[in-house]
Amino acid sequence: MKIRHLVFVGLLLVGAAVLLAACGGGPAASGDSEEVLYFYNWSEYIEPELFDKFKEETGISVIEDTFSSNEDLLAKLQSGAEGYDVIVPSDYMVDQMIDLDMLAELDHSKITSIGDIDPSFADPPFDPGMAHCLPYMWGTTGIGFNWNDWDEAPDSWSYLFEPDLAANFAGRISFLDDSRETLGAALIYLGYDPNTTDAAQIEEAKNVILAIKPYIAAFDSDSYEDNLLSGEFGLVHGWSGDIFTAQLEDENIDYAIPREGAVKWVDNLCITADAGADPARYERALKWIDFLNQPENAGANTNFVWYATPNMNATPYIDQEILDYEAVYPPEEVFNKLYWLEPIGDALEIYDRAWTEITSQ
Ligand code: N2P
Repeated sequence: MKIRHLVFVGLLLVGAAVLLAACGGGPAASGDSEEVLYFYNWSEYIEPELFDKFKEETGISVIEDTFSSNEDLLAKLQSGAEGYDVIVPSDYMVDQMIDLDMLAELDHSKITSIGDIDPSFADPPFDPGMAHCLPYMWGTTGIGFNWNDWDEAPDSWSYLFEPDLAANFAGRISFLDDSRETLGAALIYLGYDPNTTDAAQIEEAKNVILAIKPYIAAFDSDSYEDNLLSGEFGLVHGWSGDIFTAQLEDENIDYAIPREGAVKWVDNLCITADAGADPARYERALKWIDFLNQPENAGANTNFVWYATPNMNATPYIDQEILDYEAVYPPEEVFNKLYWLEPIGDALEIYDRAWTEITSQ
């Protein structure tokens, strides 16, 4: 390439970087011409060494940015943030994003590891035939606690939602900063479906949360496990793996799935429509997804985050301790009491209003 062309390409890249930075809340541009992929993920949801390994294998640098809930992810993308290549929405949000034309289709011929996905995850109702996304990790949402406070595990939502019981942890309770998850837990406590679209039931769930609001220290999805470890929080509503990783640091920390039922979820690697429209970005995104799903990498990831992988051939790479842990791989009778969150259409507005009231009071 002639020098003049090089300068021109350089200018184009600088221009692209400026555009990306100016587009209101997208990822920060790397500012040079190396190959970069922008990954928008949940916090603490990847073995960090995989970034270096991917760079060594492909020359592509991954820049990670994190979100706290599916609704945050959606709002960020809808506010015009461009530049994210691979995102990690949960089940019901994949469905919603497909309807909104926000996801590219997945070229299965480029995912060499596609056959490693366990058949029970390979045809999800929210994305038949994995047409758009590859399942990444799955887990449950329950209660994190410290055995110093209990003789028996607090395996009921009553400990969080019954005001007399919640008072024992006044100022030390946290809930996920997530409207569907937290209202969903209150709905299950009330004996309702967490996917209800009945305004009266959602109102009741809201009132349950408002009644214990004085005892709530925070709505937090990102650092609650650290606060459970430090003792600042005593009882937390949280995601299984986050609490198991805290348990590695303090064996008194534990996780319970409430007997009334709880939420189960599967998060997915999806390519944004935006990246799908650009052949170079699309190629990089496919490489990243295929890399994360290589059995060895999927296993290393599970060993780090303590969430179960849908990759059936990763088992030889997963620590035996995790494979034997029933809370990571719940037995069938527990699994059957768990709910998937589903898209709820316009009823989301009712949840949003209730959530705004809960978090703003
Ligand atoms: C990990 C977050 C788990 C994602 N910190 C729950 N969908």
